[in-house]
Amino acid sequence: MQYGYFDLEHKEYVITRPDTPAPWANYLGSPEYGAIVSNNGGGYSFVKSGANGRIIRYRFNSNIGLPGRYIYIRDNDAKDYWSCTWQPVGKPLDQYKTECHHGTAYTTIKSDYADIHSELTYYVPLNKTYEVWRTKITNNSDRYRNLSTFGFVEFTNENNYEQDQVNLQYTLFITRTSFEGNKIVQHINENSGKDENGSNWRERFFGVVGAPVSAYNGNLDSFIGSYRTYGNPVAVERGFCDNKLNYNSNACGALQSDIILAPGETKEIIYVVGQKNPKVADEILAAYNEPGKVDAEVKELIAYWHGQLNNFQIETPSDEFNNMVNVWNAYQCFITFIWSRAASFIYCGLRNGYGYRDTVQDIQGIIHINPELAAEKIRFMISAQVDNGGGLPLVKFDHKAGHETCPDENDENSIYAKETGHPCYRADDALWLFPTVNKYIGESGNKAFLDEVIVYANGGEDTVYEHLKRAINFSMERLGAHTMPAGLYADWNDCLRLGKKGESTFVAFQLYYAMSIIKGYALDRGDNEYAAYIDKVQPELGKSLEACWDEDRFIRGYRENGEIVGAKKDPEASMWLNPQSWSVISGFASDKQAETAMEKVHEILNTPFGVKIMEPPYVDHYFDGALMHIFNPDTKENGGIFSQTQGWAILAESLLGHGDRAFEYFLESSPANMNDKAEVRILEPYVHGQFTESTRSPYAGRSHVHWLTGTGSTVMVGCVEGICGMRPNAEGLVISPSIPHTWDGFKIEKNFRGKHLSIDIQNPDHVQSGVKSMTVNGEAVEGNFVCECKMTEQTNIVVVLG
Ligand code: IFM
Repeated sequence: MQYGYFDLEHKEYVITRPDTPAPWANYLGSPEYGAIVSNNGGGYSFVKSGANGRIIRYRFNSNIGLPGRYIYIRDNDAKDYWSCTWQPVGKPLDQYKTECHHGTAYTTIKSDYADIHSELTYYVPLNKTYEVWRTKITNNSDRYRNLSTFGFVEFTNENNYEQDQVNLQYTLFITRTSFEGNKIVQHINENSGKDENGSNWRERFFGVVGAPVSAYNGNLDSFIGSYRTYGNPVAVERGFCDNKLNYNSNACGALQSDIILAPGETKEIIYVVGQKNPKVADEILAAYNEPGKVDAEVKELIAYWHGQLNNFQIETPSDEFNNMVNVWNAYQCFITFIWSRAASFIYCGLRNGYGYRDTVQDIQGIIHINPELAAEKIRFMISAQVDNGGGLPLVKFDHKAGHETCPDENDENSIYAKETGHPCYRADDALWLFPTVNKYIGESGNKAFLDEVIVYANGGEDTVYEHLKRAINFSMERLGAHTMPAGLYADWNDCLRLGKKGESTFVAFQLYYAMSIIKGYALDRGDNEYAAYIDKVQPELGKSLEACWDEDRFIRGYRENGEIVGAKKDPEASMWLNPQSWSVISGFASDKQAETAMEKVHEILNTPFGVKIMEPPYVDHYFDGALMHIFNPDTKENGGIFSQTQGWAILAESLLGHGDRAFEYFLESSPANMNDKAEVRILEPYVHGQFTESTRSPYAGRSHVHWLTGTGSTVMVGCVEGICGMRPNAEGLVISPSIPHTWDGFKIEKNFRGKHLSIDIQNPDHVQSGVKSMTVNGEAVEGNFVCECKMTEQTNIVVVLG
């Protein structure tokens, strides 16, 4: 079933049926003022922290997406009412017509009922810390209409989300609302002292511009009424708010405006929500009296976001590929880059920091679009590397570089563990810096980045180059009996705890890859001593990895007792995806191993919805460190189709030149490809989730944990670097596409180091990969490398595959 379509021109996903299988969300604003909105207006907002700055209430773990930012309309003659979003009133869909346009940082919902058209746009103005809901209401009938509008928001009683939800004997008694002219003001903890910096005193507001306030409510129960819900608030049903405010009860903001609309007349009403004192709120509201302000702000948002996305655009024969690479996968990468795992309809906001590996991986998803924005975050993440070379498992949002506590390897109850809930180092964290830094240097050409001096999390400082060396040391100082890196508390897989003595093949491949990258840097800088060190240790590591080859696959690692994890003969978990894809990505696997291992992946792990993380799942033969056995078989890390790993499968197949297979993996796991199977996938068809249930599940194909997932970046890299073949290095751009043989070719428009590249890739022989010839601005060039020195302001590149 299909509920909407991609509008590539406007970079929107348009939802044409509001009864989507789940609330389908969009992100507005930034973590400074964050807002999540569903296609039916459901969602919540927060200031700085989803956990500690929650200002709009939301009920998690329900598939109806309540409450939200609602505007009710009442026809006072007909005594009928509805909402500008289909929910919460939920009028019959044969009478209520609606379309939701989720765009880049704004959402517009257009609805028609009883000859009244409404167009509601939600957004957070660029660099501002409040939100705007603008509705334009048009009378499409031929008679005057006597209407009332009711803007409604349910405030939390406490900024701390958990306190608001569970500590009711306290939070109900610290809040009150007042009505001040055109706004409801909510006061929280004002008795704790009216010192904006030193107390818990907070003020929020909900104001309206464009229509006079006829009546109001600041008391939730007075607006909704007893034994009622958001779908039939008593105030709306009877036609008036009773001006009651809350005191020792739940707060809300509800503003009623009575309006008469002539036939054909449109009225614009603007609601604004924020956490500001009344004086600032008045200034903000007053600014919206200026005609055209909302349109100008939305235009500015669109210009900003489209400007970002337009740095890399493709035109291929596949709409699914174009929609994802040009708009939605790219936008999702920005959202994960900005928001990490902070807040969604699944993440309640309690994770108050950046996961080291997650964020360093997320950065990769935007490097091809905005390398300098990426560099800022790389610097930040390097400042969260401990001087022993490891990464802090969780980097607090208020990270104090140089002054942080760290995990204590001999004490799982260290101060850091108590502060963050993360007792130990993970094996992979700092190793993600290598591909990320390398991609940044490739995209920007900024080799001097390696000389920048950055502090360690716990004090001291070094150049980026030295930081990277310490990351290598961290692994080298923690080798196990098979001279492979210890798996520690987790490697990339949070459910695989191999411990201090167990060893991880995945991390060994990462380390092998890291060694190749740093050796390149060492040679370039004339650090021959370090290059010689790598020349010694990398082949040794290679030997250990060679011993991990088990006939037609690489094993997953060793347990602390020396037993193999992922041996071919094992009754469960005998085949794992990541060691196979990473054997290729790392450059370690021989041609034969690479071909064999990836073929086995296809044979054993592939499903119609993507490639499983491993097979068979753990049920009866798990060991203590195989934490995933607690999940149902074919779910999450226990044999589910873990979305993040699809990107590595796409990349590995592309590196092997297998364009058909790479694209097959792209399509199987692509949200866009499930657009007409929304009832199976459930999740938004425009964003990746964390995982998809695999074939043993009665709900095979259903995806979970929307938006905030490392999948954004790995799939983006798989598509851009892999399928599109954009592989920049410090000197220029290697072009090496791996595409379906059926494609006649495709085009890329790419901004690169201040120049614009128009790349026309032609495939007359219908091959999957291999560059036969290339011209740069009409001049024939050997091979498939375009030196930066050949690039002009507008560079036209023609690549012929064959
Ligand atoms: O790699 C992890 C990630 O850090 C959090 N989500 C699950 C992934 C796989 O375990």
